[in-house]
Amino acid sequence: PVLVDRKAGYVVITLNRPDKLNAFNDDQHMVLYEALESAGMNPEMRAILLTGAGRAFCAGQDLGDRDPSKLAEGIDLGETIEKFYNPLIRLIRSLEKPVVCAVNGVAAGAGANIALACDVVLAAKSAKFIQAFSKIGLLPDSGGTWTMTRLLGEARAKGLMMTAMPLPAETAEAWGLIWRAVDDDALMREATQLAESFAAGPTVGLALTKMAVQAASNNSLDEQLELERDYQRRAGRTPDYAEGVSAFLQKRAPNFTGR
Ligand code: LHQ
Repeated sequence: PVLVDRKAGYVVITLNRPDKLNAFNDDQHMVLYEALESAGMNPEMRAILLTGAGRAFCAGQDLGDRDPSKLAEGIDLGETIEKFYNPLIRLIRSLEKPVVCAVNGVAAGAGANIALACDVVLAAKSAKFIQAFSKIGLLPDSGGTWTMTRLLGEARAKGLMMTAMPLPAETAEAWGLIWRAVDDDALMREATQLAESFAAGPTVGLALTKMAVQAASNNSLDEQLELERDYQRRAGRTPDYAEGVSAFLQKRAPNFTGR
């Protein structure tokens, strides 16, 4: 259900149940989590690129994976979330390397919010983000109520969530929900270039950047200034900082090693 393609310095992880629009069953959850975790632990993998096979990025939970006769008597969705979706979102946010998401087509339900949990999100112009949950009587999960509210504000977050209106990639970019919407045929080229440049980047500095930005919304300015001081102290002790400064002074391209 997931393809893992190790390149030089980064790994491409592709959701691969295209006939189900890459909707999540338990198997896809387990394999994706393992692929991300192992990329996270492998120091040679300095970036991760997540995308989907076929015409969709991901349609969220596989709604055909449940026994319909049991729905009314109450399946515990909280259990599914605790077991699969919450750990996945926490993992993406805690990986100490950039996670690029190439949204190749529709991203619906949890599929949208998994994409939005990634660090740099590119989307094909034909792709749409759909907070589909309200159509089936649920609320957005996978961090969506947190992420969307922070990125968009309550007005747009509630509007998108309560109407389930599909948001085209270009509007998502204009609203600040994603990094960039790009022409369909340029998506994988641009996403690959980004992953390659992160893979050749100062990995510790990039990881500290990610963690600092994520901490910002829960910190006061004073707390964040202290965090920046502490993280900068760590960044300043890395070989990549020494290399970056040397390269600048010698007017050459840096050769970062990720340490
Ligand atoms: C699917 C799905 C799908 C199965 C398309 N499942 N087959 C967390 C905790 C626990 C439980 C509940 O959920 C969650 C989080 C969630 O993610 S809830 C939200 C779940 N997702 C949705 O509600 C989205 C459902 N899908 C759609 O609204 C549409 O399929 C979209 C807008 C994604 C795409 O529309 P179209 O381009 O028109 O494609 P389609 O609807 O014709 O779908 C193509 C096939 O994929 C079709 O199968 P078929 O056998 O008829 O070709 C769909 O049944 C199947 N599919 N999404 N989530």
